[in-house]
Amino acid sequence: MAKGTVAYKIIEKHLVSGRLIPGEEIAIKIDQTLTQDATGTMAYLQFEAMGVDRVKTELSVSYIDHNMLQTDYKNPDDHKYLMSVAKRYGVYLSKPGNGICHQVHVERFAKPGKTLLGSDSHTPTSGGVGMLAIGAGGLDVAAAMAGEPFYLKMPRIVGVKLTGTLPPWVTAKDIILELLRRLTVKGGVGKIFEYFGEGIKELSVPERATITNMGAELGATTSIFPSDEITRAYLKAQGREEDWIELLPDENAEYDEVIEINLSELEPLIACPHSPDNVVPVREVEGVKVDQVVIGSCTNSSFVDLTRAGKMLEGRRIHPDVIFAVAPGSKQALELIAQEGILLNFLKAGARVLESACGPCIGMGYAPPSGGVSVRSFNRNFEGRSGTKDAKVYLASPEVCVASAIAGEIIDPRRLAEREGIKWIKVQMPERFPYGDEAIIPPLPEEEAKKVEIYRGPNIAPLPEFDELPTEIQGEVSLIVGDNITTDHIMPAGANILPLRSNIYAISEYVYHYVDPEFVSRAKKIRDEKGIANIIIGGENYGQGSSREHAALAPRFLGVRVVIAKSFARIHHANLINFGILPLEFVDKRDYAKFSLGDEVHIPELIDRLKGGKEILVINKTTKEEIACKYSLTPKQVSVLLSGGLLRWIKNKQKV
Ligand code: MIC
Ligand code: SF4
Repeated sequence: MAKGTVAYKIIEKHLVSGRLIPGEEIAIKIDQTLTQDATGTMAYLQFEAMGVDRVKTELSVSYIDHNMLQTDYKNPDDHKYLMSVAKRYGVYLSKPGNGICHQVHVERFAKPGKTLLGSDSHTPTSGGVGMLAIGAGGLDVAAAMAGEPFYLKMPRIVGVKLTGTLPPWVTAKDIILELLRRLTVKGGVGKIFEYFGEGIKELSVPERATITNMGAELGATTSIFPSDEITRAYLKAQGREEDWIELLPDENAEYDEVIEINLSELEPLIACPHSPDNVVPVREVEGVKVDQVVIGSCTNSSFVDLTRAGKMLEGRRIHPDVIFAVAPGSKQALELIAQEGILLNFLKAGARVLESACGPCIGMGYAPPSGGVSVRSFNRNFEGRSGTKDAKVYLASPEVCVASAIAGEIIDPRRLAEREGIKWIKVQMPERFPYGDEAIIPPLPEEEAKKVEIYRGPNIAPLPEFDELPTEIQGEVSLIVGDNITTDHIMPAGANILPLRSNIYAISEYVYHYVDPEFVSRAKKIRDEKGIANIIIGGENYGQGSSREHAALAPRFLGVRVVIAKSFARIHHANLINFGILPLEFVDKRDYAKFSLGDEVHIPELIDRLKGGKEILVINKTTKEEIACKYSLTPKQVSVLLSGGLLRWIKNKQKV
């Protein structure tokens, strides 16, 4: 039952309903929320539709860090909308350039023992200070801002016991890559990873945050470290010692499962294209020629990462064939490396310095050349995500990145260090960070806030209205996809598409754009000419990756009412339900093969069966076969689906 673990204690304290038994539905109170611009515009449009006067959380922050290109009015319109909404509703606003949401949140807002719900899948980064931080769709976050609890299935709490000590040149990134190697991108579904053991005593807060950040790639609900003296020293250096509480697991805490990693046995690792779990020791891919190297993202761009990377570059040059960039995770981290003279090392080495934002991670402004190799300190390397479809992206620690940038090819940093006489350093935490809050705008007092007018430029489109779930569904199979489909496949990012996040009519034109460019016209035909539902057939782990609800909202807009898959990723599963799309699973996974594109489908007695908790029969009218499907829906999710989505569900509730 995992009593006495850190995660259990926080959940118990925030429990609104349900029993703490793995798999059962629970609801927890949310203390803080976080949004970023790419998901935030939609989240706030939905929040506005809920008709609440001011956010009801202890603290909510709106970050602008994703869509930073300002080549026309679209992103600036979004930014201005977000700034006015923050003012109107009592939300902190972190301006563009202030840093990546997760990095800044750890530095300035995250609190041990509290809960955080963020409209971004890497929200668990704040678990590095002992906070229960969960990623969700924007609509769930909007609901939390309106005072609703967050519903989830009680996860299993897995203890990750770290023993031994990290050898030189082996880092926090290698710990999480090792877990990904062992457990794969779906190994964490329905689980919380809680780190404990002697090994954690060596890890600073930013290093812990690297690990909890990339727990998202395991598909985990969240990851968490205890809050100990290391956390206290960090918060003190951030001028926030009063936010600290001690939060340790009890002596006799029992995890649902324990995984052990002996740090002394680890070596530098690297995730090869095109999945974060495609992990091998760096020495196995040594010699691969490199075109581009980037240090940054919410995973590895803290002061600690930048300092180590910068020290390695001292007195050295980037290889002539390599373009190297660094994107500090926050203005604070940038200020600090400027203060300490480390920034100069990057400049003297011939680096390109990018602004503190997501940038290259989602193909915004720094893509690899055609067929190129890019080595990055990031967390995701899905095909095409970098902006270049045939690029090969490798993920590793900043140390591996810098070593490869110097050598011009992938190289184990230990080998380069030996060759070039580079020393491994332990980074000292500063006693006081430059807080760097100049670009954070605190909320206005309530009376003043009420007078604020919300700015809506032409890029802000109104929300579409969706209807209730019909009693039965007539439909057509309009797409069949394989295993591990990511939200990047469903709703791609990139410089042309991201600016459309606040305009569902425009962005819907890009659904499954790179997988099947015909999908959108086919779906519209089924929706408009035939007047029936679109049905998608998927494989295992459907919808892994980001929290972007546009991957559910846009398909819903195109008329998708049902996705039948072998299994689903957690956040996407919840997003489908939030927008009234029914996620069904095959009882017998082999039935996946019983569908072809264009098959006509009938799902009778839908509502009765959902209400009665009975299996759902999907009739393939073309082949005349009946396929049994199950679903994993909590009572609340059934009721949300019946209402046609969460927004209608909340509005119905408000009417009562
Ligand atoms: C990502 O890393 O894919 C993103 C962009 O941060 C997303 C959110 C989004 O799609 O806007 C995430 O991981 O949730
Ligand atoms: Fe930004 Fe990339 Fe982190 Fe997503 S994973 S929040 S895009 S840096």
